Amino acid sequence: MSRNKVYVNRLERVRSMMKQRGLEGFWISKRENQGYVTGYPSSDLFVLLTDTDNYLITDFRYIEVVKDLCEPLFTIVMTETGFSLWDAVRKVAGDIKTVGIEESVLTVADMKLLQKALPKAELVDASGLMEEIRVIKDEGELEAMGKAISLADNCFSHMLNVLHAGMTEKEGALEIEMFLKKHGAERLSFPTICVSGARTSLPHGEPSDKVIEIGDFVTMDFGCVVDGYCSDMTRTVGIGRISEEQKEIYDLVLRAQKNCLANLKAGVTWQGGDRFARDIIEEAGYGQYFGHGTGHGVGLEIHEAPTMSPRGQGVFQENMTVTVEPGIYLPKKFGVRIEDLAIITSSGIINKVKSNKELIIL
Ligand SMILES: [Mn+2]
Repeated sequence: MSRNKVYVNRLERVRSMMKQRGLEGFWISKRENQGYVTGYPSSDLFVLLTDTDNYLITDFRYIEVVKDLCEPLFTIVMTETGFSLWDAVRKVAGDIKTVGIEESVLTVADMKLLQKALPKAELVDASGLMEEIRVIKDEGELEAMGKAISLADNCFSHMLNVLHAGMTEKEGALEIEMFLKKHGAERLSFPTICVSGARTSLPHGEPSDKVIEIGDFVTMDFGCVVDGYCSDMTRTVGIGRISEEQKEIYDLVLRAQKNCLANLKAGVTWQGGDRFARDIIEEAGYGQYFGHGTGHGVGLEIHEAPTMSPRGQGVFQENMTVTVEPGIYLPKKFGVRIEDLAIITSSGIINKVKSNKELIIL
């Protein structure tokens, strides 16, 4: 599909959702949502859709690139000294009646200014409208994610060669980040987690100056962005030797993780997906040590729908993405998490993470 066709289709879908909700206009302020329709996410870009037009408002710094990328699909409006963003909004849509906004991200200050610029408009919360469309990935999106995931896979192989007792968690995290950026990552999906020993019981622990020692588990949770799309994976490895208890917990988490991957498919509820992993951990008596959801969607954002947890409200459909990342965290002792990233199909899943997940002792 041509680049232009992709964005024409996306805008059509957004407009039909706007119609369903009775919106004459839509002020898109979440950066990922702007990027989804324009192909150019930037913090200084503003998107206003009306019944008939797509407006992209920005300033001198971005004019050249957005003209090349987004014309003629978007009408580009440039703000200048003495002609502010809000002047531009008033000029193109001053009479508009009902405008969707994203309350989850729009600041109160900007909401007041928008209301002033559009005095006749009723501002209606349309948070989640775009996310509902984005939850199903198209071919191009899955391809970009595939690249980000395979880069992370290569990074894990690299880490198996460099990780050793004597280096600090921070040094481990830096190795991960250097590798990802050297080999094509635009940026990291999120701050890298590299924790060791008793600190592996912190599900989102920050890398510290702690030295990695013989007998430690090391948990690495990392991801990168390629072509705008995120990857996310986690592996836990042992250093030198590990105890029977460590091995037992590792095997339990792995069994839960594999059971979830084996049973997920279109038609399963998000809560049901969580159960495939949680039941196994609960039956073994460790339910209280698995205090987070089994997985989440990944795309332009690192955490997006579906929410595969006891709180998730929805049903898996083809071409949704979801991480599968059960964990057990024993306070002051150790923790284990294993995370892959799957694409939902009608008959099962495609696991895009190829790295070995049988227990590795370095
Ligand atoms: Mn994750």
